[in-house]
Order: sequence, then structure tokens, then C-alpha cells
Amino acid sequence: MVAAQDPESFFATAPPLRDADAVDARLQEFIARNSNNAGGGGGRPIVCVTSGGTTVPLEQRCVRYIDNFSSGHRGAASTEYFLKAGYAVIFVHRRGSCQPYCRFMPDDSFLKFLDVNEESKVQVARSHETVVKKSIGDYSKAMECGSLLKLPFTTIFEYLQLLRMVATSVSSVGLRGMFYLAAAVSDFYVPWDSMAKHKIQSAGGPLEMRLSQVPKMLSVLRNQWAPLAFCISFKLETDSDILVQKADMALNKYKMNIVVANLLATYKDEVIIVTNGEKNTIRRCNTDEDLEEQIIILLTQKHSKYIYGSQMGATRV
Ligand code: PAZ
Repeated sequence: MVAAQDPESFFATAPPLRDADAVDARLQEFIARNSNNAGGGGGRPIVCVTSGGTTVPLEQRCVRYIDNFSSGHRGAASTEYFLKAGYAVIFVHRRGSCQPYCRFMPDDSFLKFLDVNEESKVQVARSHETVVKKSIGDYSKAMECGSLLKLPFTTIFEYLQLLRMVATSVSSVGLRGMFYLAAAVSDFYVPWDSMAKHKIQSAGGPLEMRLSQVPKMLSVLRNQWAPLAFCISFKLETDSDILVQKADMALNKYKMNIVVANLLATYKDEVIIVTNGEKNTIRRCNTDEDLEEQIIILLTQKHSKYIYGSQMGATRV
């Protein structure tokens, strides 16, 4: 493993984001529309939800890559509950990962929820009618209100460039901006300028590779890109003995407002919400429930308190 590059050289050497100008234009339009006071509504608070795992390419013309564990379910479900709570959501997600309002579709085969009727027309199977109707209704509502913007990434390079673009833009909404960083982000990577250009050949025997540390962008997010935003990061561990300690460390080192700590073995059923001086365990009672519903209720309450507290002179929750 090689020491961390500084953030500036990470960005200077990363392959530039494709269609960056078009993405930026959509983002600016989204933020302006949703933070606009016109119409007397006072605008919506804006949250950036990151979701899914980043990849680390091993070759510039990429055949092989290292991946991170994450289906994107947490980010997709959370997006739905943020929208329900009146937020505008910038959904920064891994291409092909779980999407809002599609979580209940069978993932093994779409054929399971389709039928052919007597007139040989394809229709939704009765068994899935309710869930499909509800999903389409909720999705259409979010799209009609213009309160959901989806920005896809695959690699660590794309993810961090998008995060920087969103953060520097969202900083214009100050206290009303939130970051909910549920994506599983690579800690190690191969810098673009030292990466093999073509497919690595196996004829040379075993592969030896040194990975560099990805610069710790949470500090940069907090200190430079969006200093006033309400920041929530996630901490996933496999060892329960170190989980809370690592979450506390992230809270203090990166000055996060909240860290959501979870274990690989139980992350669907239980999380610990770690704030300055407080630890709340949230559990779901049965598998039909979304743990994310409870998480978002708690976080949006804390965000409101943060806005109010900051206006009164306090800075942390
Ligand atoms: O995407 P998913 O629902 O399969 O998993 C969610 C999660 C475990 C990736 C998320 O809760 C999380 O902990 N994200 C941060 C991972 C990390 O520490 O890098």
C-alpha cells in the first residue's frame, strides 16, 4: 500500500468526468428550482444521497476492477423516505444498483410480474398490480415535482468528482443542505497515471500490485466544499468490537454531524446512530418494515434542530 495522494493531485490525475458540463447544468437547475422561494413555499431542503459501491479499475481500458460491497438498497429506500419528508434529493448512485421505487420489483426476473392477457397483450400480473401501481404513482409524483435528480457513477474517480461538484454547488443552500453518504467508497485505488493502459496479461505469472490510499475526502467535504452542510457518514464494519469506536473516530476526525454505524451481519435490521455524546440503536421489528423509515425520521428531526440551533448560534447536533 502506498501513502495517500493529496486531494488536489487525485483530481488532477483522474480521468475527467464524461459530460461534466451537462451534469453541472442539470445540477444547477435542480438546486435553483428546489431552493427557490418563489411561490411562497420557501423551497425544499436538499439532500445528497450517495448509494452503491465504487469500483477501482485495474486497467485504463478496463476489463478488471475491484468492487465494494453495496446493493444500493439503503440509498434507494432512504431516497424514498427523504422525498416523502419533503426533501429534494440528489441521488448519486452506482450504475445498475437498486433504484428508488423499484425495490419491490422481483430482481431475478421481470417476467414474474408480467402476464399475457386474452387479447395477447402484455400486462402487469394481478399478484404485482398493487405494488407496481404504488411505485409508478410515487415515482411520477417525485419526477413531476422535479424533486429527484439521479446522477450515476461507476468508478471511484467518477464518484469523487460528482461528490465535489454536488458539494460545492449545494453549499449555496447553506444550512438547508444535507449529505447522507451511504455509498461504499473504495479506500484503496490505482492512480490513473500508474495504471496499465491495456488488459493485464497473465503470461508474466502472478500479479503484484500496489494500491494507493484514496485521500480522505470527508475532511475536504466538511472543511472546504460544504462547510455549513449537515453531514451524515456511514461506517460499515465486520467486527462488532471496533464498530462504535470507529464511528466515534469518524465523527470527531471529520467533524460529521452524525455517523450511522452498522455491521455487515446485521445492517438490514439494526444501525447505531452516533452523535456527539449520544448513541441510539434503531432496530426494525419485522422484515416487512424498512429500517430506513425510522432512520430518516430521526435524521430529518436532527437536521431541523441543527438549522434552528445554527440560527441561534450552536454548530453541532
Ligand atoms: O447498499 P446496501 O443496502 O446493500 O448496503 C448499505 C451499506 C452497508 C453499504 C451502508 O449502510 C454503509 O454502511 N455504507 C458505508 C460503507 C463503508 O463503510 O464504506
